Amino acid sequence: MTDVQAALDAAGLTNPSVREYVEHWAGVTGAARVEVVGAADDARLIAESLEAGELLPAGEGRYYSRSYFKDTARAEQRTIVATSDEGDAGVYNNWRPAAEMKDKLIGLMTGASAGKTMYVIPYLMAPKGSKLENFAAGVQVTDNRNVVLQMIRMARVGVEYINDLGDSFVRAVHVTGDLENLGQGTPEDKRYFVTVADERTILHFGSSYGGNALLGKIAHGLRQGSYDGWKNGFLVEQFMLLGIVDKETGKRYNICGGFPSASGKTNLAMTLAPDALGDRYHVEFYGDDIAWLWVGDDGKLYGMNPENGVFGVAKDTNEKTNPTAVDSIEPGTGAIFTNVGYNTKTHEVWWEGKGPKPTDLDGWEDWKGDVIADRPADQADDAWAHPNSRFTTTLSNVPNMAADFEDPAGVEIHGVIFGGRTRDREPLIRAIHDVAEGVYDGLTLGAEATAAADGLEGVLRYDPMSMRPFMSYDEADYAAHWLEVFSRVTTKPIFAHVNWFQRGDDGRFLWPGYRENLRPLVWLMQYKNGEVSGVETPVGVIPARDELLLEGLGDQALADLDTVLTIDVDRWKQEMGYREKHLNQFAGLPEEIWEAHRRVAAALDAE
Ligand code: OXD
Ligand code: MN
Repeated sequence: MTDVQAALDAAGLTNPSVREYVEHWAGVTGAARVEVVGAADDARLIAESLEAGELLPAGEGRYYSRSYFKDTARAEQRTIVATSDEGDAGVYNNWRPAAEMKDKLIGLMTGASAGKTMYVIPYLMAPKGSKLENFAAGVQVTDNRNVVLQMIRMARVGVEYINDLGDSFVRAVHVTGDLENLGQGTPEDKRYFVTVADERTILHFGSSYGGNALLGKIAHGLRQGSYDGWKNGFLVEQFMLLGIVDKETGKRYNICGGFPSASGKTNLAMTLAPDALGDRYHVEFYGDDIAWLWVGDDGKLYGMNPENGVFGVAKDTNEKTNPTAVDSIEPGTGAIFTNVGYNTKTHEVWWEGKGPKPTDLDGWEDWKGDVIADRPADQADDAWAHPNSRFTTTLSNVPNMAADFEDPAGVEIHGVIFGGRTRDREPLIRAIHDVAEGVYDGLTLGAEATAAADGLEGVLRYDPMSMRPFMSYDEADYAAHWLEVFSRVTTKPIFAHVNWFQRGDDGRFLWPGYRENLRPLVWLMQYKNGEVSGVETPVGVIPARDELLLEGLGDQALADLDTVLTIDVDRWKQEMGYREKHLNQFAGLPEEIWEAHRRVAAALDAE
C-alpha cells in the first residue's frame, strides 16, 4: 500500500473525517493504492480505460462497455436496508439489523480489493449551495474505474464538494468482488447491497453495474436520501421533473411525478411539445429519475433533481420515443453505452427499438460479446442488447435542459402526478384536489401484471409512489411523512393520475403518447388555475373533451378520445377491493389515508 495520507494530500482532500474514512476502508479492502478523482480526471481515466480494453470506442467521443453477463440489473432480493431500530422494518425494505449486516459486509470486503486501485469519489447529489447540501454529499470508494467514469457523468464530483462539510457526508463503499464466482441468483449468492441508513453508510459488494455500483444515484439519491428526508422533514422520490413554459403568458409550471418501471418516465421527462403546440409551449427538462422535494419558507413546495446525468434505458430509445435522449448521446457527448450491441469494425452501437436492425452483420457482436453472424440458428433472433442496457450522459448534453437547473433554490412544484400502466379503467388524466387522496393515489400506484396466464389480468403490481424497490423505512411512516410535509405546504401543487396505456378491444393503444402527453398536462395546469372546470367523477376530475388542446392530434386519437376520458365504474369497484388488500399490509397507516379510500369507494358506490 502506498501512503494513503500522501495521496489525499496530493489531491487536496483536507476534510479530516473523509480522510479517516478513506484510510479505514483502504485498510479493510487491502487496495494496493488510493487515487482521489474529480470531474477533471475524466479524459485521463477514459484514455486509461480504452488502453486497458475496459472501454471500446463508439464513434467520436463516445464509449462502449459491457458488464459481466450475470451482473445486469437491480438485485432486489440482495438489497437490504439495515438500521439499529427494528421499527424501521417495512413490507418492502428488506430490513436487517445493522450490526449483523456490517459484520457480514466487512467480512466480504476484507482484502477483496487486493492489488487494485481504490478510487475515492467525493460527490454531491445537489447543486452546490442547496439547502439540502449536507444530505447530498457523499464519498464513494470503489475499486472499479468504469464506476468512476459513470459517477463523473451522474453526479457532481470533486474534492471541492466535500472539503468544507465536516462529518456530513454519506460513506459509500463499493467493492466489485470476483464477479465470476459470486453465485448470482443461486442459493449461494454472495452479493449484498446494504444501506445502513441510520449510520449514513452504504456497503455494496458484488457488482459493477447500475444502481448496485454507482452509489450516488440509487443507494444514496433514493434510499439513504428518503431515510434522511423522513428524519429531517423533506421528501426523496423516484420522480421525473419537467417544466412547461407558456410562451404567450410567460408563466412556468413545474410538474414532478412517479411512474413504475416501463411506464415511460424518462420519455415523459425528456419530452418536447407536439409540433402543433410548439409555438405556444416549450418543455424544459430537469430530471428523469429522482426528485428531492422540500417546503420553502414561503409555504411553497420546491424540488430539484439531485443528479448530474441521465442513466437511461437504451431499449426503444429513438427519434420518435425520445428525440431529446437521441440528441444527448450524439458523437462528442462523452456518452457511455453499456450492454447494447456493438460493431467492432465500425464502432456503431445498436439496441432493439433504435431503428432498423443492421442487415450487414459484419463486425456486430451482441451485449455478451458473441459474434452475431456466428449465432446458431435457434438463437438467431435473440436480442442484441440486454433489456436493461443503458446510456450514460451528463445533463449538459440535454438540449432542452432548463436554464435554472443549477439554481440551488430549486423550482416551485405546481403538480405531482402518478402514472401507472393500465389497459383499462384509468383515464388519460384525473386531477385530485385533496392531499390525502393524492397521497392515497400514490400509495396505490401500480403497473399491470404482465402475467395474464396467472389469472392476474387487470391486477396491478402495486409500487407505492414508484418507490417499492427503494423504500428505506416502514410504509405507514412513509405515508404519514408525506402528509406531514404537505401539511406545511400552503401554496399546494395539484395531484393527478395519468395513464398513457389504455387499449382498445383490438389491443391497440388508444392514446398516441410521447409528445402528445403534454396536452393533458397543460389541461392540468389550466384546471389548477381555474381556467377550465373539468368533469367531476368519483375518482377525480377529468377533462371535458373540448377543454383539451386538440389541434394537430391525429384522427385516430380524436376518435378514441371519449374512451380515454371515461371512468369504468365496475372495474373501479373491483380495483377498490384489491387496494384494500394492498393497503392492509401496512399496519398503522394514517387514518386520513383510509378515509380517502372510503371516500372514493363511497363515491363509486353512489354512481
Ligand atoms: C433504476 C434506475 O433502477 O433508475 O430505477 O437505474
Ligand atoms: Mn430509476
